[in-house]
Amino acid sequence: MKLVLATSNKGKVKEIQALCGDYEVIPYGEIIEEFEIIEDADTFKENALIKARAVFNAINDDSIIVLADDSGISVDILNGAPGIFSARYGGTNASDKDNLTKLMDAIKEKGVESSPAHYTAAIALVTKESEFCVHGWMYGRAMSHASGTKGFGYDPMFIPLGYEKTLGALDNTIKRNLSHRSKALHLAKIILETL
Ligand code: ITT
Repeated sequence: MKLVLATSNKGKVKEIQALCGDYEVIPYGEIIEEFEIIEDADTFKENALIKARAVFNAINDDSIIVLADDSGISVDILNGAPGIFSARYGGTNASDKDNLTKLMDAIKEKGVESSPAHYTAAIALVTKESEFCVHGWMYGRAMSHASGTKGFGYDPMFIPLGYEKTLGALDNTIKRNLSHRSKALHLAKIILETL
């Protein structure tokens, strides 16, 4: 089954391909030129559906299934920020490093070294006949300092529950087994089997 990924985030592509070995997973940028998708909803779910629908309509092939991932990190001491604004936390064209630095600084400014936090992933599936959206979460702590280079985004500052190192420092297989994305994809695969 051909699954088109509605993302231009290479970290997500790598993780989704590793978790969906049974499918031919193709980033949409390999089919059409990537374009800007305005994610202006106020939930992960609606933003994931916006991305999946935009790519489905742009490719204009009724036989494909499009999968989109909208995700982010929510930090308790920051009242859940950056949440759905995770990609733009450090500014409109912020890099992963800008976002990471800004979030660590925000935690430091609260006078703590870490805070309970969680990642959320909403995975949307869009086909000619149907639309679905499922979620997954990963709980742990957001740190005021970074360590390690594995993963992407905020991984160097996130320690999953039950571990002592950040996702940046832990083996990739650990994230693959417990991440928000892997939990949501587990549910998405159940839906895919019914299509
Ligand atoms: P697409 O919209 O093209 O998929 P994006 O990076 O803009 O790419 P989002 O709008 O979903 O994706 O923003 C997600 C933000 O949360 C982004 O800054 C990521 O780096 C971060 N993020 C999401 N999942 C993550 C993970 O597993 N590890 C680290 N950071 C993550």
